[in-house]
Amino acid sequence: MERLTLSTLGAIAGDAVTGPRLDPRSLSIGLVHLGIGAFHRAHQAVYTELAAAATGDDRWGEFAVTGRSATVVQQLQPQDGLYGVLTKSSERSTLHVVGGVRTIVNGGGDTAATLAAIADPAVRVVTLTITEKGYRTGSSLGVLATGLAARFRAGAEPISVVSCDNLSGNGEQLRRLVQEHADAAGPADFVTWLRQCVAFPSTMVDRIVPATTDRDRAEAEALLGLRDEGLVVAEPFGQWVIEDNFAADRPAWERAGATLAADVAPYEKAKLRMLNGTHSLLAYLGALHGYSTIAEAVADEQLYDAARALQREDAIPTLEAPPGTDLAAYGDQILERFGNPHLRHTTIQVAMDGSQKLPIRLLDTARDRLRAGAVPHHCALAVAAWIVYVHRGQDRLGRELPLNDPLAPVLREHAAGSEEGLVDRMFGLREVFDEEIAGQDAFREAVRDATTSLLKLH
Ligand code: CS2
Repeated sequence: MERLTLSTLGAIAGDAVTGPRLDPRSLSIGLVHLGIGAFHRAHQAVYTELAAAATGDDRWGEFAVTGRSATVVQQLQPQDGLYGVLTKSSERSTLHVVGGVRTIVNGGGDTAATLAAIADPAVRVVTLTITEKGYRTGSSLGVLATGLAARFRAGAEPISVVSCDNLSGNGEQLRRLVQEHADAAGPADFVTWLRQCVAFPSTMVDRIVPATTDRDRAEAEALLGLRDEGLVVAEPFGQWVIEDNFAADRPAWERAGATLAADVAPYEKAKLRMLNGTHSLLAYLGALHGYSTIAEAVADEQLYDAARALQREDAIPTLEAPPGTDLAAYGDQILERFGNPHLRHTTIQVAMDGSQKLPIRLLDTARDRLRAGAVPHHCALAVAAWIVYVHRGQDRLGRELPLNDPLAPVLREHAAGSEEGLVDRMFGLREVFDEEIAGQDAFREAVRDATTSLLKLH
């Protein structure tokens, strides 16, 4: 089967397939993205292309940098940067070919081209999806800071750096980390320029993007009549809320449905705690129950009730509703989205990187509830499910549950041994449970009770 490329693009047809809204050959590079994974390809890259098409603005072609693996380079480079987004709903699947990614380089290789791209005055935006752990390990941040220093030396044109990761206050966190790099490296006038001429808007990003399977690729091939190795899969829903704080020109993302807001915090907090927090609860409880997908887990009445209770009894009391949002209805919509059986979003995919995700999406909720004098029993159940997932390493049918986590060795070490002291050993992990949370006896007791119940069940 022929590959999707600029020369075969003209062959695509069918009412379920749409091609790039602008001729990819007409685009000049105006944006650098660090961390081109599936989520970025199904989310920001789609908004950027639609925004460019809505305004006929051909200045926003993307220079994309992969993570450490060269896989995405091998998927996209032979396809002239083209890839499909296969959107799956109960009605049908549709496929849109995105043409905005014009250059792809391997983030694990030579950084010279990336530094030159960030320094290029024609580039006015850098976006990032480097995952929660990327803010702790720092390799992408080093490249970003070095690229900004190169930009400063090359004429110091202003630029906006936009974090698109699932973190609260992601823009401010990114600014602080880049500033630390700059303070350490200097020189002083670069540090001043960074403060005055580089904006770090915060954002909230939302779209469920399960890992692409061979079955997805086969479905896309049938629709396209071409082989697409760069295919990504997504739900119909998407949301992007961006702090209206830019240092230079940018794509008209609001023309593609993004929301520009003065304050993104209410949106970020609601999404992290009501979507991502319940996602983790369903991932760990569902995996232990033997459910392969989130859709199967949320179809289980007990698990559905646990997720809804986490939203309503633990999360919502800690939230300020974003403008025009009914949080209870927002929560029900999230659970309905989780139930989309066509996505086949796996419990073990969501279960990845728990040590990096739990503090942000569950323990921050627990902290707020404990400070308010309440015991967050549903957060405790989610934490207990994670502990049992790590401890047991298998579901109730004896099938292995993979531990894909940057802290896997130390997690295994703390989770090994008797069930007796299991929760206390895990609470000793300061990378996950900080002093305040670890010192909350009522929460620890709730986690211990939930862990004991789960261990009896599985
Ligand atoms: C998920 C997120 O894998 C996970 O941790 O909770 O990737 C989730 O699908 C997205 O944040 C949805 O916007």
